[in-house]
Amino acid sequence: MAAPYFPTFLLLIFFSSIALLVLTVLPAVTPSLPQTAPSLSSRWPSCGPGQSWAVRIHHSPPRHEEDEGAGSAHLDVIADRVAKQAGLQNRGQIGELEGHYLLCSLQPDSKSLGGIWKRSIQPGDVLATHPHVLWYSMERALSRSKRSLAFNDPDYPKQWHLHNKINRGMDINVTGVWERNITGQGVTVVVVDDGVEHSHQDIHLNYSPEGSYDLNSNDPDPMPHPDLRSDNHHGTRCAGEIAAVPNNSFCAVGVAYGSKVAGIRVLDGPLTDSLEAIAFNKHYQINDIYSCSWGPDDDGHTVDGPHPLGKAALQHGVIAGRRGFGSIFVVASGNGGQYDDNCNYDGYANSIYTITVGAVDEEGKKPFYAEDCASMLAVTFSSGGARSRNIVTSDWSVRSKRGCTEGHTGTSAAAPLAAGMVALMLQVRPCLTWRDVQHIVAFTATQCDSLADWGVNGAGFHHSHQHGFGLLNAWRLVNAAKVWESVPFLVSYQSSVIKEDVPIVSHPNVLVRTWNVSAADLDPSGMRTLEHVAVTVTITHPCRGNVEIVLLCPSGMRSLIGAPRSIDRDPSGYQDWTFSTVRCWGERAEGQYTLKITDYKDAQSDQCAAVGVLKQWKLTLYGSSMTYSEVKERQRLVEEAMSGKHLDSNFSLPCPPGLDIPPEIVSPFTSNNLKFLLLLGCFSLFWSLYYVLDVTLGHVYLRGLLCLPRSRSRHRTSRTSKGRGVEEAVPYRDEEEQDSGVELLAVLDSEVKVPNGREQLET
Ligand SMILES: *[C@@H]1O[C@H](CO)[C@@H](O)[C@H](O)[C@H]1NC(C)=O
Ligand SMILES: *[C@@H]1O[C@H](CO)[C@@H](O)[C@H](O)[C@H]1NC(C)=O
Ligand SMILES: *[C@@H]1O[C@H](CO)[C@@H](O)[C@H](O)[C@H]1NC(C)=O
Ligand SMILES: *[C@@H]1O[C@H](CO)[C@@H](O)[C@H](O)[C@H]1NC(C)=O
Ligand SMILES: *[C@@H]1O[C@H](CO)[C@@H](O)[C@H](O)[C@H]1NC(C)=O
Ligand SMILES: [Ca+2]
Ligand SMILES: [Ca+2]
Ligand SMILES: [Ca+2]
Ligand SMILES: [Ca+2]
Repeated sequence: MAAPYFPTFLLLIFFSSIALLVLTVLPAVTPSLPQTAPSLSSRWPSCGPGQSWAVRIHHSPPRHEEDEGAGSAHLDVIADRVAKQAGLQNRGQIGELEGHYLLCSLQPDSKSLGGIWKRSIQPGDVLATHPHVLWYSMERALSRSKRSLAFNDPDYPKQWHLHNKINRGMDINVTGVWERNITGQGVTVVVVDDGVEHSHQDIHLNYSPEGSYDLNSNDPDPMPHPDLRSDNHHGTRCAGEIAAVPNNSFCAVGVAYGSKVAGIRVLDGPLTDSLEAIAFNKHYQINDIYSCSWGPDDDGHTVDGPHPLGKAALQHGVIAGRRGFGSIFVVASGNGGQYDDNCNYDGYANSIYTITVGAVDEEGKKPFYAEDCASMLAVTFSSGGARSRNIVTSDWSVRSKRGCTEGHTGTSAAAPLAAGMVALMLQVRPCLTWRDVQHIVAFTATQCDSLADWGVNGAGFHHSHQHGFGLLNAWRLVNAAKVWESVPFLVSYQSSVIKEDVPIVSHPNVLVRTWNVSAADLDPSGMRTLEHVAVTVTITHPCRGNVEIVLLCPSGMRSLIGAPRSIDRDPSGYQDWTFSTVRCWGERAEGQYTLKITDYKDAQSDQCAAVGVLKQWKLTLYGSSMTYSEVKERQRLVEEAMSGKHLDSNFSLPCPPGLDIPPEIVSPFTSNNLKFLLLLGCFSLFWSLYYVLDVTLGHVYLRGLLCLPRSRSRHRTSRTSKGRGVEEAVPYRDEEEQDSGVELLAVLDSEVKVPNGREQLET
């Protein structure tokens, strides 16, 4: 019985060992050959293009009685026979393609074949007529341009965030976008930071003086100041990540290297609310995207955000910036992870006007410094632990002679990458509104890191408190942008202020409060589906870090909007603090919202023993008239666009013209400018009068188009300085990085003051 099967068995062993050999050899070869496309035949020098044949073999007649394994072994036998008959050598199955074999000429030249066939017989002729050959083709050298463009910048190969050869897929997937000549042309990104070294070799060509300003010295030149105490390299590093000039044999390449980059110098000195407000709207018809890699102190016990002017400026920016399409504000989520900090206590991250960007390391995992929150929109790459690579970018040449660094870290390094990706989106579709950009992020970000608390919401979006909707992917963002029709205008719904005055019970008991939003409630605004959901609470508590606040949307989607923070022993509670979540994005707005509050009492602490009280709360929904089925339809359209077919064709959706918003005054004065100046003068007069009245009435309300002249008038009335930490993270210290580490730790312990959150959003 065994005897007839013996040769088959041997053959099986023989071919599976060949297959094994091929399988083990191939992966080892691929990563080490970044220069040329590896091919099977490269292992055998005699079997190059022109000397190899790819064939597809089939059984004939079909042999049902054999099982699968025996079937493929049988194919191997046939392939061997076919090869022999054609005077070729069977080199085995091609990769994982069953029935496909590579047959090689034994001679250096395929035209002069030896073997058992006469010289006049070509392998092609044999293969063409062979009953077992379904298809064959002589292999030719394929013309393939390298996926990573051939840049001569010496540090480009180290920019793993652009092309990760070690952890496949752990990069922003931008090279295919660049290959289609999408590099951010026509878009300006401004780095709001400690200055930008615009004379830098990698920045100079892409620098936009028109979008720049120095608010610390009040002049148009944002050049960082040499300063022994503070290290002003931060803005230059961020600018390089966005728009470092490619192929200039120097340092690195920016994500949107065809875009312009401007600088607003504002962090090198005491930052005030009014300065911040000016920065957020500076040259806002020139600057499309504001990249802000800084925020309130990440010490785990700060609750702070933009103050009234800063808030008004953010709102004004999305209404009037970019000719009414809205300035895009990208903010870093913060580096307080090791202090249990959470970006829901950071008003810049919480703001609906900002794109809140967190970081993952080069393996797509959450780094030690990253903060969680429900308002996180997405993540992109940055540094990780001591063994992970950092971000390679331009550097301030006053401090680093080389003008190039391998040590940019933290969510500071992530936000500019996101800003660069948005620049790519705006090139293909300049009329995307600030909300369109947020939608597209939600629709296209991809899941990473299986350890994160991923949940799928009622509209099918996956989100985690660690990584938002997931990894930003330039390819997906740009393809979606290309086919994206602007979403309907923003509408909102506010519950009344719900007075409670109820004690907050201790864990495991939970204080539960609900609010029903009916169809009739939503009728006036026409809201159908959700974007951001915000809850404003006033809570008194002896140790506010012990309180946990959870919001459930009607779908049941759970957002941890108020995470406990072990370090936060602040006795002042929360005064009208607004927490926001993006986790209910795209869901139906109608239904019951549930607030769950509990107190993780610290038994040891006398201070924390007293009972906290929920004084009042308010629910605010933001969304649009887009119906649930329209959301689903868009999801389908977006996925359909991912093939890249629309980037390759001349396809383009029409773009409405922007609003004619007068630009800021620039010299030289034209008659139009003078007219505008006159107008502005009148307005200023009117508003200063109004302002005086306003202040005397005790209501500082800034809104609409006119907040800019007003915040200007307050420019010099400098108030208390606010500490603003740059979002760098330094897991270990080498010589070069020591200073940024100090910078991180030396951030002023600023006023821990809860701003009276006047969330007056007339939308
Ligand atoms: C970069 O410059 C080199 C010449 O230095 C040129 O051969 C190459 O094509 C350029 N690459 C790109 C992507 O422009
Ligand atoms: C990355 O981009 C390429 C095009 O360059 C695309 O084919 C591929 O699907 C993209 N990968 C992901 C995960 O989006
Ligand atoms: C790339 O696009 C820019 C402007 O969008 C154009 O000037 C340039 O010629 C394009 N380059 C190629 C190679 O198509
Ligand atoms: C609110 O909605 C829930 C479920 O939809 C319902 O059970 C409850 O009675 C409603 N409450 C009020 C006050 O309408
Ligand atoms: C795109 O448009 C250009 C000229 O506007 C034309 O030459 C080219 O053939 C078009 N390409 C496609 C794919 O339609
Ligand atoms: Ca200056
Ligand atoms: Ca360069
Ligand atoms: Ca923080
Ligand atoms: Ca935000």
